[in-house]
Amino acid sequence: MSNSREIIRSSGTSVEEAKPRLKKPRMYRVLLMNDDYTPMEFVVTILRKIFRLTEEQSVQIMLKVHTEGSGVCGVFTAEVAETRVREVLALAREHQHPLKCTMEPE
Ligand code: TYC
Repeated sequence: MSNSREIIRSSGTSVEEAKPRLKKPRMYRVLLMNDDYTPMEFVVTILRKIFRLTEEQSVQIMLKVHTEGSGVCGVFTAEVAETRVREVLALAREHQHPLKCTMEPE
């Protein structure tokens, strides 16, 4: 798909406008991992507070991780994904839960 634009002048001649040189940033999935100890309610709170998801979305993702082993919390640019992962790990450590969170390229 081309993102250049054809400009038609009043004289009838046309020129191609330079392509906007904005590259799409690489995107990263942030994943939560299941474990046997982290309370379900804590995982739901993480999803609501850190990923700004609704209660419903948070419960759905938590249950997916619980039953399937892992699940995606969201897709972000590298900086945002790294920050989210760090926030999850910091909060989990603070509450002494073994919750694991990682990121992977889309
Ligand atoms: N398996 C945990 C329990 O039964 C709940 C849990 C869900 C833990 C998701 C981690 O990422 C996780 N309490």
